Amino acid sequence: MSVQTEQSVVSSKVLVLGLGLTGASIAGWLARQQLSAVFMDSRDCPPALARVRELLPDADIICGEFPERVPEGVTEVLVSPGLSMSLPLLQDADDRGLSVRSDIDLFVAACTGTVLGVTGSNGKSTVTALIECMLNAAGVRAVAGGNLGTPALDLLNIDADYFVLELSSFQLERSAELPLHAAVILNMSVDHLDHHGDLKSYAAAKACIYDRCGTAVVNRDEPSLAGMIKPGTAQVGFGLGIPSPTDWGVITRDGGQWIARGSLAIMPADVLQVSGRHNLQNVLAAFALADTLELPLDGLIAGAQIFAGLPHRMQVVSTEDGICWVNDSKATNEAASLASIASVEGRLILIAGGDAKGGELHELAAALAHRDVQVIAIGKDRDLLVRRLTGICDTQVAESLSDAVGLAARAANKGDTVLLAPACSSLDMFHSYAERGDCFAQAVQEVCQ
Ligand code: UMA
Ligand code: ADP
Repeated sequence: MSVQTEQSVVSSKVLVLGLGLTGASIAGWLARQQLSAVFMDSRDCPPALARVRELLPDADIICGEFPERVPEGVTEVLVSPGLSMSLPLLQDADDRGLSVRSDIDLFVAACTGTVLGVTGSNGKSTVTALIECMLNAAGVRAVAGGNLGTPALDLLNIDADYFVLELSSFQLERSAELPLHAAVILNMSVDHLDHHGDLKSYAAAKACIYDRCGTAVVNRDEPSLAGMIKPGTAQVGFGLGIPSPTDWGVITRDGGQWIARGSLAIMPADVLQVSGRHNLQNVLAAFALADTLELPLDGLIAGAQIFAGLPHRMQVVSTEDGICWVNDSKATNEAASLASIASVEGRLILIAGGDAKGGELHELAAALAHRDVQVIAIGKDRDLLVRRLTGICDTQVAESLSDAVGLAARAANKGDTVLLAPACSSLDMFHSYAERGDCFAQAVQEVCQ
């Protein structure tokens, strides 16, 4: 790996940490402005190494264990989301009073369009993609990205007037106050404790999204979230109950549930293609956020109706022999798994486990206590899961996801649902939740043949 000389390091002022998707997007942004930087990644061969070399052939790139001190001459550090803010290198930057910023800070400084921000423990990607769909259906040029996949800075290459950003707690914790047109914290539950240390720090990171937003969209079903909004900020609420005059909620019309703004019935809930209570909350949040742009409601309604959901979220992969096999691999934490379990009726065979990221899985056990359920535990924290479920339900252990699917096929009868909703991250066994979902779908096809 090319370790640059001290001389070449001191010639650059900006230090970029991380050569992943974010690092590559920062390299692209620098290249477009004919700027350069020093790049560092603690991995020997980071994923975007070749891409950054291609974009910035003259940049210094240093791979391998980070030094404890920022190289002399550096005045600004741009840090990727996956890195811990407690790295000695970042502590040193802090001690020296250097500017430490994120790609999101660069994005909002450069973006001339209107930006909406979405965070929360669960539902971020669904709501972000749904808003993009609603805005495009309303006839405006909108793009979505951020934690969703396309790094924020890459969105600047797209001709659009509206930008919908999914923002993770990692991105928010290292960003300054973001001038968002409107922002939402969808919900708050335990996640990423291995990164943030405790729920308080995790919640504090999420709360930053409201700091400088024009309108704060707030989940009325989680009253503690309203306490995160600075006094004087305009608010719009959403929730599953009957809404106040300016909020979004659910009312009954002609014997059915309707999405409503105040007393105005907007659309029947049963025409949505996404299912479950949690997705109804997601649609309400998307309406509340999109409506701050004051676009024609007809277009937003059309977008909500055509949105079919994202892959790996409650995706039915087979209904062979009357058994419904559902891929909810994106249920990477306990609350997500609880939401998908709650949206399944009848006998359930649940495949769960992986890396619990420091979570204890007590709530999962409580939610299964009164269900007709059999659990198949996989991954690094399968023993934790088995301990939690002892005395609650029948639990088996599988060595691999395809073994788990085999066990589920033997246990399932007509009318049952087999649900992959792991309540854990996939990274102990797979490269991503998507790879885990694909592996599940493939194994299901094999047992159903
Ligand atoms: N890493 C190192 N050494 C380094 C740099 C990174 O070991 O020097 C490791 C990190 O610890 C992490 C991995 O490499 O395990 C990726 O980190 P990164 O910061 O390079 O990530 P990017 O490839 O830039 O992708 C990031 C987001 N990833 C994370 O926050 C971990 C992506 O979200 C996001 O789509 C992308 O930026 C574009 O904005 C993914 C994610 O898992 C989907 N997000 C978490 C989540 O949704 O729960 C927060
Ligand atoms: P995120 O981007 O926050 O991870 P996604 O939209 O990708 O959220 O959904 C991930 C999983 O979270 C889904 O598969 C589902 O199990 C669960 N989920 C989605 N929306 C909600 C919600 N509003 N409340 C609780 N759980 C949800």
